[in-house]
Amino acid sequence: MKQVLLLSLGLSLLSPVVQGQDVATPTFNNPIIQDKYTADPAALVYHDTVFLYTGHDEAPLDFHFYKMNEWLVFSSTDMVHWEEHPVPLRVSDFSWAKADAWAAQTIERDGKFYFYVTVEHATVPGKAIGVAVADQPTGPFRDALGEALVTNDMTTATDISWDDIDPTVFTDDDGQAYLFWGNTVCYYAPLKDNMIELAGEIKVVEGLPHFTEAPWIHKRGDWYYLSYAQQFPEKTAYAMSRSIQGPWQYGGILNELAGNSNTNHQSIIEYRGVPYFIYHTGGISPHGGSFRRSVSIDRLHYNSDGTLQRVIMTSEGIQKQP
Ligand code: FUB
Repeated sequence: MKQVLLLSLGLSLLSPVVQGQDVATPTFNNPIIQDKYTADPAALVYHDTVFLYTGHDEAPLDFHFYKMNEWLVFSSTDMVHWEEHPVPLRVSDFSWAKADAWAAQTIERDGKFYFYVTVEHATVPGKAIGVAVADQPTGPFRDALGEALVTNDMTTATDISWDDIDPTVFTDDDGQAYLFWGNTVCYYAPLKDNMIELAGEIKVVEGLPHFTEAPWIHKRGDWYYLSYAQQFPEKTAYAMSRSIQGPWQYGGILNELAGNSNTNHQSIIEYRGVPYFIYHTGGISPHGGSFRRSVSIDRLHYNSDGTLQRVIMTSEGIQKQP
C-alpha cells in the first residue's frame, strides 16, 4: 500500500496538471531563427505568404560593433515555421558602397520588389540609402539606380554622419509612395512612381519625442502609425496621425528595452487578420547581445480608439495562426 501511495505521489509530481489546469509544456518559438543571428526585421505580406527580410549579424566574439555584410530573407505561411532562401542582397551588390548592411525594407509595386537599404557610402562620407529591385520577393535583387538614393550631404538637420539610415517605405491609398528614414532626426520625402527617385523636398518629421532611429510606417483603418526606436538603449515608441504628412500625435511606449540588446528595431504587419509585432533581442544564449541579435515575434493589440497596447515580449512567441 505504501508503495502504491509513493508511486501515485511521484506520478502526480510529474503530471502536467496543476490544480486542475493543463500546463502542457509550451514550445519556445522566440527567437524564430536559431542557427544564425538576425537583426532589423522588415516583413512584407505578399499574396498568401509573409516574407521576412533581416540583416545578418556576423560579429565574432572579440568584435564589439556591427559586422554586417548581407541581408537575409525567410518566408512563412503560418508565422511559426520559417524557410530560409538564398542570400537576396549584399553590400557588394552596390558598387558605390563599402560596408554595413544595416536596416532595410522591401515593398512591392506593380509586380516588382524594391529593397531599400542602409549602407556606408564609399566616397560620400557617411551612411547612405540605396535601392535594389527584383522580380520575385526572394530576389535575386540588383542595384536599381547605380548610385545612392540618399547621401549624407543631402540632409543637414543634424551634423552626424549616420542620420541617413533605416529606410521604411509606405504607399498611401492614392498610390503616392513615401520614404521615411533617419537617426536622431526623422526625415521623409515622396518617391516618384518608378520608386527609385525622390519626387520632392526632404522634410523633417516633427512630434516624435526622443527619436533615435528605426521608423516604421503602417496604417490601420483611418490611422497612420509611425513607430520608432526611442532613446538609447532603445525602447520602441509610436505616434499616430490622420495623414501621412502629419501632424503626428505621440502615443507612448510600445515595446520595452529588448532583452540583452541596446537596439530595438520593429516591423508591424497584419497577416490573415492578425496584427504582429516583429523585433529583435540579444536573446540567443550564450553569445547573443547587441551585435549578435535575433528576431522574435509576438502579437500586437489595438485598443478600440486605435491606440496601441504595450507589447508583451514572450519566449513562447507565436504558437500557431489563430
Ligand atoms: O543593425 C544596424 C543598426 O542597428 C540599424 O540600422 C539600427 O536600426 C539598429 O538596429
